[in-house]
Amino acid sequence: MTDIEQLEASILDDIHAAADEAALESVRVATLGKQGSVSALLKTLGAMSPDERRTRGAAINALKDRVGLAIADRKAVLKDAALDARLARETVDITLPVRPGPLAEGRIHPVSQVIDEITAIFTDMGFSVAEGPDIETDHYNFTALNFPPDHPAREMHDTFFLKPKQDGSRLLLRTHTSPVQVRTMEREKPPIRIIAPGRTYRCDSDATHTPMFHQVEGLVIDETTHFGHLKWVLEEFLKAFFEVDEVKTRFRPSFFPFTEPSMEVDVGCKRSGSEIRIGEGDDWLEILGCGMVHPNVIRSAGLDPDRYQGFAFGMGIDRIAMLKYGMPDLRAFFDADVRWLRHYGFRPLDLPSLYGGLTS
Ligand code: 2NM
Repeated sequence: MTDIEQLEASILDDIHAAADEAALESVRVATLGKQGSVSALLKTLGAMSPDERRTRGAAINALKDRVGLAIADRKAVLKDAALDARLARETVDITLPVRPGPLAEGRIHPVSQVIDEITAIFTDMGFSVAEGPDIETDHYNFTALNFPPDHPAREMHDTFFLKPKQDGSRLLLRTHTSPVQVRTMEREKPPIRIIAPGRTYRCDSDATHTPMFHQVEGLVIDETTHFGHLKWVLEEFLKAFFEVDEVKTRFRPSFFPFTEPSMEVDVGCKRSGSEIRIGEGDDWLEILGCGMVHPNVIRSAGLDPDRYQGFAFGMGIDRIAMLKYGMPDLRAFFDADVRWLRHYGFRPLDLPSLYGGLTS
C-alpha cells in the first residue's frame, strides 16, 4: 500500500466512524483544513522535481477530491438520520383535548357584548361608529348642545369637573356621548349617519346608577330627514336587539335642550315577577330618548339649519344589557368579580352578527 492509499483508508475509516455532523466536521478540518493531513501532503510538492510533482500532484489532488466527496456523502446520510430522529421524537398527540387558554377561559363583558350587538345592527342599516374623548370641554358637552348657561345639568352635583385652569375654564368628564355628534357634524358634510357608543360620567351612585356608565347615541343629518325615518330606525333596532318579530312603541313628549320636539320611547312588554318580556303584553317600559336635532345645535356645529335637519337618539347600554340578559344588579357590572363574569360573560368567538343571529 502506498502512503496515499494508507492515508485514504484511515481517513475513510474516520469519516464512517463520525456519528454526527460535528464529528464529521472535525474529520474535515483534520484532513482538508489548512493544518490537515491532505493539505500537509500537498505542501510536500514544492520540494519535488517537476516530473515527480506532476504524478504526485495528480495523485494527491485526486485523494483530496475523493475525501471531499466521501465527507459530502456522509454529511447527507447524517443529516437524513438527524431529521428522522427529530421526526420520531417530536410528535403531536392530536387526540389530546385542547388545553384551556384565553379562548376557552376568557369571557366578554356583557357591556362589550351589547355594544357589539348594537354596532352590528346599526352598521347593517348604514351607520358608522364614531368616537370622541371622555374628557370634554364645557363647549362640546353643554354650550354647543343648546344647554342654557344656567341649566341645572351644568351644576357641580351632576357633572364631574376637573380642576379649573389658569383662565378659569374647566374641563369635565362627558355626561353623555352627544359631544361626539357635535364633533362629527363639525368634521363631516351630510349625509351623516353615526352611532356613538362609549363611557359617560355623572355624579350619581345608587342601586340603579353608577358614576361611570355607558351610552349609545345616534345621529342622522341630511336635507329631508324626518321623524318617520327616526321611528322606523328605532323600531327596526328594537326588533333586532330583542330578537322579536314585532314591537309596540309609544312616543311620549319630553324635553331635552338639544332636540325639538323631544320624545321618550316606551316599548311594549309583559312583566311576570322579576322577568320582563319585550314584544308581548300590555305593559310599557321606557327604553330611550330621541328627537329632531335642535336648529341651534346644527348651527353650533357649523352646518346651516335651513338646509340640514335630522334626528338623534340616546339610550343607556348598561340598562338594556340588564334587561336583555336578566342581570339584577347594576353595581355588579363594575366589580371585576371573575365569578360574575363567568356566569354572565360571553364566549370570545361567539361574535354578534345579524346573519348568525345576534346571540347564537
Ligand atoms: C338623547 C335623547 C335625544 C342626542 C342629541 C344629539 C345631538 F348631538 F345631535 F344633538 N346627540 N344625542 C340625544 C337626543 C340624546 O339621549 C337620551
